[in-house]
Amino acid sequence: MSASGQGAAHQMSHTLPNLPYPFDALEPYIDAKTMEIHHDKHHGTYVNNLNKALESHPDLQRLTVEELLAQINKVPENIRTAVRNNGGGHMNHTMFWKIMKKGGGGEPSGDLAGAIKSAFGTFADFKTKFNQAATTRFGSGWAWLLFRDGKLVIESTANQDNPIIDSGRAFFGLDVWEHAYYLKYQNRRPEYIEAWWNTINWSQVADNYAAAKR
Ligand code: MN3
Repeated sequence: MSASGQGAAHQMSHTLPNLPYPFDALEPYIDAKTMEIHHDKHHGTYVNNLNKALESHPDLQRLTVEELLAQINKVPENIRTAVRNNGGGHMNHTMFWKIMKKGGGGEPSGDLAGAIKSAFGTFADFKTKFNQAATTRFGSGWAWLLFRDGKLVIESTANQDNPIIDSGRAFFGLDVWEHAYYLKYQNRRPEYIEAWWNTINWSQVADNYAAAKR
């Protein structure tokens, strides 16, 4: 695939974004040690492995991770799986850190609240349905709130797949890999999911929603 004419910024390598708050900011819901390992090691490794995969393909280095994943089937076969897994890991976590904050939680307001209401009923109904997607995702993966064909839907994906791979536009997501919760919650994924809602940065999610809707 050619990078020419796509308007992508010149980019030699992908970089690990800083966590927008200290490791302990999400305590007691998500512990500091988990945040440190999750951000520095897990996300860091996705970024490094993505860059490694692209080393031999300079033309692809100019593309954003979103552009790479949206056309994953055009990425050369010998690096396709590496780009899918590590590019997905990079994109997913970059969003994940931002939709959480110290003192988060509560409910969305404005346009986003209205859209959730008309798609799912009450906020509680939405939460129940989202939790179900997150709880029942077998093995490692993510639960998402996204636009698909112009409609607001809840989905889950395996591994690090982002819905962008099949034209979904996700703007809110929950990491249910064990590395996201095992130190504090061990096998109790539903407890982690319930606690996670207390970290949500709804104004960031509203911004993501507005951008995804465009
Ligand atoms: Mn993770």
